[in-house]
Formats: sequence, C-alpha cells, structure tokens
Amino acid sequence: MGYIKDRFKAQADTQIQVIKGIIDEHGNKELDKVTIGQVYMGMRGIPGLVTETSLLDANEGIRFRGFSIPELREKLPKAEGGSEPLPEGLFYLMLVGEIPTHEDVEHISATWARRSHVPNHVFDTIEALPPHTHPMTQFCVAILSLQTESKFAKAYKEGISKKEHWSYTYEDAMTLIARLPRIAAYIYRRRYKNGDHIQPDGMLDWSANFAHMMGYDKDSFKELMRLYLTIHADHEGGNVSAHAVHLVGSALSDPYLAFTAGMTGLAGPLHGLANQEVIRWIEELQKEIGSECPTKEQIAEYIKKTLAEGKVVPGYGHAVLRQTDPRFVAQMEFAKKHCPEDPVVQTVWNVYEVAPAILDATGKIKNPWPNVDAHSGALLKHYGLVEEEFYTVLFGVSRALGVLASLCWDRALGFPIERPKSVTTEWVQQFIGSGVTVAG
Ligand code: CMX
Repeated sequence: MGYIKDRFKAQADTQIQVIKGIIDEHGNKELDKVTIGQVYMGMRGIPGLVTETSLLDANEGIRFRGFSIPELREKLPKAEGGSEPLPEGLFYLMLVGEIPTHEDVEHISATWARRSHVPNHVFDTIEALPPHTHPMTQFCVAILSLQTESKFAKAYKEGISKKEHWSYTYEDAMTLIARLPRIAAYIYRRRYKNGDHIQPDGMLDWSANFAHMMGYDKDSFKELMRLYLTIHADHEGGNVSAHAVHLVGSALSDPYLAFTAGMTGLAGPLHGLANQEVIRWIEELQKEIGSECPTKEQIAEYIKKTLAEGKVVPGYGHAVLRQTDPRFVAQMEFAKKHCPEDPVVQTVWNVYEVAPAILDATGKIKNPWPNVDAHSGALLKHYGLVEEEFYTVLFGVSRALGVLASLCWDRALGFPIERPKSVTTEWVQQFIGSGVTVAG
C-alpha cells in the first residue's frame, strides 16, 4: 500500500471514532428545521449530508479543509519556477486533511503519471461517436467505457468485506484521475485538431502534461491549468456534480459509474456548462454591438435584454454564495498578471462592474455576484483555447479531484445508501391541513 493511502486510512480510522461518538451522544439532536418552501425549492440550505473535503460559506466562499483559495495559492507546493498551486497538493489536502510537502506532491504526480495509460477500447469508443458530439458527452461516454478497469467492481463481484470497500475505491479513484487528462486531451484533439494527437510527457506534472497533450506548451498556460484545476476541484457536497457522485456512489456503484453521474450533471447549463455559455454570451454581445470591447452602457443594455428575453445571465448567481466568488477573484488576479489588455478579459471585468446592480434591481436574484464560470473562458480564449464547447470538460477533469476524494471518504466512513424522504403535494396539503385542492 502506498504511504499516502496509509495516511488516508489512519485519518479515516480516527474520523470513524469521532463520528461514532457524535452519533452515540448527539444522534437525536435536531440540526435544523425544514420548511415546506425548502422542500419545493431544491432543498436549499437543508444540511443533509456530510462531505469532509470542503465547506462553503455564503460570504467567504469555499474553504478546503479550512484553507481559503488565497491561502491555498500561498501554501500548497508549486511547480519549479511556478507560482500557482499544484492540484496534486489540493487532492492530498482533501484526502489526508493536511498541507502536503513537495515530496508528497511529487509522489502523487509520479503515481498518476504511472497509471495514466488509457486502454485502446476507450479511444475506440470515443471514435464510434460522431465527431461533432458535444465534448462533455464524449467525456461521459469515455469514462463509462473505462469502467471495465474498475478494481472495485471486480473485487465486489468476487466478494469482499465491507471493510475493504474504501481500499478498492481509492485505487479506482487514483487510476481514474490519472487517466482523465489523456482522455480529455484526446477528445479535444479529435474534435478540434483533426485527430492530430500528442503523446503524454511522463516527466511533467498532471496539469502541465494535460496542457501539453492539448497542444499548449507555453509556461503561463501550464500555470493557468494548475490554477484552474485547483480552484474547480470541490465546492462542498450539495452541488449537482458532487451530490450526484455521492448519491450514485452510495449504491456502491463503482467510482467510474459514480463519476460519470457527476459529469452528466456538470454538463447542465445552470452548473458547469455555464463556462461555455458565458463565452457564447460575450461573443453574441460583441457581435451585436459590433465591437470587441463594448462599453459599460452597451453591456448594461445587453444584460437587460437578456433578462427581458427570460434568459439567465450566465456566470452570475449562485445557490449558496452571496458574494463575488473567490474563484472568480483568483482568475481575475491571474489575468491582471498575465493578460490585462485582452479584450475579452476587459469585457468580463466591465460586465462585473455593471451586472451586479442590474441583477440586484430585479429584486428576485439572491446573489447578483459572479461565480467561477464568469471568468474562466476569457483566460482560456486568451491562450488560443477558443473552443468553448470544451470548457466544461476542463471543469470536469478538475472536479474529479474533489468528488473522488470524497467518495474515498464516503467508503472509508461506511456511509449508507442515500435515501431521503420525498412527499407528494397531496401529502403536503394534508400536512398543512388547509383542505386546498388542485383546481379542475
Ligand atoms: N440571471 C438571470 N436570472 C437569474 C440569475 C441570473 N444569473 N440567477 C438567478 N436568477 C433567477 C432564477 O432563475 C430565479 O428565477 P425564477 O424565480 O423566475 O425561477 C430567481 O432568480 C431566483 O433564483 P436564485 O434563488 O437567486 O438562484 P438559484 O439558487 O435558484 O439558482 C443558479 C442558482 C446558479 C442556478 C442561478 O443563479 C443561475 O441560473 N445562474 C446563471 C447560470 C450559472 O452561472 N450557473 C453556474 C453556477 C456555478 C456552477 O455551478 O458552476
């Protein structure tokens, strides 16, 4: 067993005792009240699951094991000569609960490089899809086809003790994460670069190798990838992609099946696909105005038009956050350093200056501030990665780190199958005792 796996197991064993104590002593304590409004409106704010890897504060933003994004950018190990955190380090932090050393991070990079070989049938499966298939669909299909490699599924079939579930889940998680960049890069080159594929470079870290396989070898793009793959990794457990992985995983579906569920959820425009939608929205705005850099007044008019047409302004709003997303801020800081003059970046910043007041004035949008997706496309486009349909795949590669670390925790802590109670409106009406009946 690798030493990081040992460390994870030791942490999990301690946590099992902590949780046992909490349930024994406080298991009947009421955590919160659930309102009928919450039941109808997407279960907002109901504390209903435990996710150990990160916690979201509505005003402060995400903290990974207690560390904010600015703290992670400062404390996590970096590539030689680089200034952005290595996502390998964040994975270690989410898994083990401590800031890793350089050696720990190098160990993970090397492990993932060693496990990155993707079997040919996965490429054959991708090739069976029409080339114009949306990259997120290709990504989901490819991950499913990789399920043949699941050590968990094989061991379960052979009959293993519940106590061993975590170990096979861990192995699958490590292998799946190791292979995702190759799969994603393959889809990118197939769809947009005439299938002119680039072989991996096993000497590079996970993000740099991903950038390399997509065809982007500039150092600052590799830095962007390290930042990007770090900040998109996790956003506590209730968001669609994380929750889907947890839910499907709770049925003991193996990590490949569970992760695919998360990715099909990430592919929705109100979740991860918003990064594609943001760039489309900006391009349509530029086209309509006839300028690369529309003025703030023109942007304001376009936002009002979007709202009047009954559409959402992509990249703005959030189900939990009530402030500017620190992931937006981190990308803004990166852009200030590397490409402050870029017209799309400038437009993103100008939207940021005018959109919140307009969205707030509607009186119904609870969070008028930008989320992570409002900025990411502008940075990618700056480096020539202009194919916005691919953006959510990048988000997905990063999200694997958080949701698969969480799945390891779910299995190590022995969480049961998830099965909340649902009710009918008739039940609600009886509960209220109003006697209201449905018209007609
Ligand atoms: N533009 C227009 N209307 C918006 C809006 C936006 N950016 N954000 C919220 N609203 C609307 C909602 O559609 C809802 O309208 P109705 O009452 O007519 O149904 C109303 O405002 C209240 O919504 P809310 O409580 O403020 O927001 P929700 O928790 O329901 O939804 C989210 C959150 C993210 C889906 C929503 O803000 C949205 O659609 N934003 C645009 C898409 C986006 O950027 N998604 C990415 C989120 C981050 C991520 O997961 O990657």
